Amino acid sequence: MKVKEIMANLEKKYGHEKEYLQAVHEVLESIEEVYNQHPEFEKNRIVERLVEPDRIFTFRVTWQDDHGEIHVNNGYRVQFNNAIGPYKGGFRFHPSVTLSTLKFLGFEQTFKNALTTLPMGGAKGGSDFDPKGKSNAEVMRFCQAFMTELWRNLGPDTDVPAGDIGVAGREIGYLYGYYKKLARENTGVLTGKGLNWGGSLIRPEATGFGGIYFVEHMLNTKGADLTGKTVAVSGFGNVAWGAALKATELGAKVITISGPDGYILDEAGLDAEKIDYMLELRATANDVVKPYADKFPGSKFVPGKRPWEVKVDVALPCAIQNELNGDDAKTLIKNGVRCVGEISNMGCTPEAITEFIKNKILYAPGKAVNAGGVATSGLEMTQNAMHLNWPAEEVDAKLKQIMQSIHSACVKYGTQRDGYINYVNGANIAGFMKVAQAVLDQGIV
Ligand code: 2IT
Repeated sequence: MKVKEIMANLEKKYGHEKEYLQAVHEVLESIEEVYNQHPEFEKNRIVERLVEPDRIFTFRVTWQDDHGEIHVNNGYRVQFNNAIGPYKGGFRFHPSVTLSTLKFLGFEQTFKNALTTLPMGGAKGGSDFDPKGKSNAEVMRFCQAFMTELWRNLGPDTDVPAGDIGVAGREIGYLYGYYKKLARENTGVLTGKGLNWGGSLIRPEATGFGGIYFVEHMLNTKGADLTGKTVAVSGFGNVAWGAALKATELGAKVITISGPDGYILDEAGLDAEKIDYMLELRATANDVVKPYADKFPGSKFVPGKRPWEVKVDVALPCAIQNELNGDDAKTLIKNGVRCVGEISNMGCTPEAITEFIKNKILYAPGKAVNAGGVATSGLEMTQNAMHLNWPAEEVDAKLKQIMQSIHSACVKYGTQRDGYINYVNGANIAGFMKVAQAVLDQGIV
């Protein structure tokens, strides 16, 4: 396999799909050497088969707002690969969503899910629908129209969606209610469900919790931990919330959160009350963090900027892809950052990753650090299949064990001769090898 040739071919076909090409390039660069030690992979065109999704559904979603106006959005489901289990991955509702976004996310999800140790394939879906400023009734009508198109392609052993940006408990409720009505079954076909109708304890906070467990393992490799560390978190949604909660619980001081409008600097650090307020802010659907500074004197709102200019020990991108660029990385390094855990999917640009690795900073990519979310979705699927609920302690213990095993896989496959742990290579090689072997074992399909 020659990365250049494969990329040139993909660029010819999908030149405008920048995020997809970025995600593929990162993985291929990591695996090239190991892959080429396996002639059976090359002979069976494994990489050519793994970079193309199994299939893509695209559809029109028509819905009516509260004033009777009719709106049209695009809906998608990218079923990327089911070599190791049913398709699994979230829906993203955000105006920036394109097919490129969902192909990149589905590709990443395939290897992330392989890393979790659970039997789940990779998928992603969503829409360019913007939930910002919409009423509950509007969101419900949109979700129902979306599910009307997609439900036949889903199923508990076929494809199990969940949340992502813009999709959380409320949306999963509307989507699940309509799936059930159309399919006439109650088989837990989405994850992230409400706790009294099939959801798993710990799922809402699992992405953030898992991310912090992973970051603790990273720091432990240097004989350090989170106690007393200052932390910059970006975003203020599903992921940032769990990360802030767990980091604070473990003795770190989280001093930033951010939104599309700018970031909050709170030198005193977040506490339980402030984290609860962050959730309230989220629920207003205005997508702004500024009101936090009005509510908590001593904190400051910095408009139009991202939190990476603040001096911290640990940086945690928790918002969206490419939210931390090469210049941000340089600033963080200059300010003495020790550890960067990407909890968003592909949160760092390739230039930022190069900076971190060149400077031997502890840096790990989203497909390892944020895998606790989908792993807990996998645990929700198991509980649904067994028709029972596990207590929070049991789910949390399993989540911890999974994050430890992902960290060990990264160390095993990513440790360089000089002792530096290249988590990008580690995660990509460990995830890719598992899926590649599964594809090989199952013949030409
Ligand atoms: O990016 C992700 O892993 C998620 N949004 C969670 C997917 C899931 O199926 O729980």
